[in-house]
Amino acid sequence: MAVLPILNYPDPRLHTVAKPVIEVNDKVRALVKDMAQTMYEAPGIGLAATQVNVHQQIIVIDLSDERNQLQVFINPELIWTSEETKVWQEGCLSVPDFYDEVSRPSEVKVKALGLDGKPFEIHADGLMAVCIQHEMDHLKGKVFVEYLSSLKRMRIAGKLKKRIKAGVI
Ligand code: GNR
Ligand code: NI
Repeated sequence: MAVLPILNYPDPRLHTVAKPVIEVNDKVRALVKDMAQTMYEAPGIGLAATQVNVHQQIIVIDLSDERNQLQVFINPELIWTSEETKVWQEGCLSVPDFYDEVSRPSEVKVKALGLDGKPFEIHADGLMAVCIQHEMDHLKGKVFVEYLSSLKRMRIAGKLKKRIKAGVI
């Protein structure tokens, strides 16, 4: 097991579009373990493979306080989204210390493969719906700051670049 380095915005590799997993094999399962460890160590409630520079459609999420309810989504697809939207304050491990409001469908239905390679569907609302959509955006090469105004986005990119230069990240 290993804690993997997380790419920081505005790293251009965060805009890579992830490819579907062809086979859920031991290599994929080993990567999921490392992604889970990376998410727990950060700590975060979710992580997309894109953030650890692996461009395959793999997401891990754990919303539990005890950090013992890992959920894995391989090749996730949104099969339904509600008309109703909700605004949440979002953050991202790839955009450390910046939080802002994003509006998204408040409920979604997702189809994905589990670690056993078998398809499953879930209906999500609340923070789970937010997190799944945030992580699926990563797999499409999209970071939440792209929903913000260009002024806010540029300010965030500028501050993060300065911090990287100063060796703070
Ligand atoms: O840890 C995380 N918290 C969070 C809070 C509100 C909305 C989305 C998230 S996801 C984030 C972890 C992360 O960056 N996943 O890509
Ligand atoms: Ni994120």
